[in-house]
Amino acid sequence: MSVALLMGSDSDFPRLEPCVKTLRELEIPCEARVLSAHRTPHQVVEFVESAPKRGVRVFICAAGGAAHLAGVVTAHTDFPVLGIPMDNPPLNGLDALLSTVQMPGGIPVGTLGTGSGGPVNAALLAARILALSDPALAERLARYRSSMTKKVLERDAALQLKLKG
Ligand code: RP5
Repeated sequence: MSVALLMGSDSDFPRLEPCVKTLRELEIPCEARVLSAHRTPHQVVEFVESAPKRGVRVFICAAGGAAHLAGVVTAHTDFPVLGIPMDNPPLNGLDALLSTVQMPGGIPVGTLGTGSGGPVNAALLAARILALSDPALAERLARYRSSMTKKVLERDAALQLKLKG
């Protein structure tokens, strides 16, 4: 089972690298593609319709501005679709957030936050969906969380030392 990460432009990719990195850390196969709801509408539909044959079970769609990619993908699949609103100027993501989150009833997009948390959380949410039927992945997710907890506790200990000194 794999994840497809679609982005509206290659200009989105630098901010999406943490998404790819997190999926790789969790050993989840991922196809990453530049496909735009506006600039390549036919190719988006072709991709979404052919993806299940290749094992794709969750779509992550990142787009900025008038961000219609996640909605269009959801309109063509019954698999879960997660939307990442990109924080582009001049509106810094509010435009993409509203375009992605305000879907009409019947066409659900699980929308992540705009900003740096969105790409990582999209990967983790996709992992949680796949882990429902993959106990080995559920184990890796549990280890991921433990290691995050350990890091925060280490940072807290370092802060306490600094404050004493
Ligand atoms: C959106 O338009 C893309 O997702 C990107 O965030 C934004 C700008 O794209 P470029 O003009 O940089 O290609 O569709």
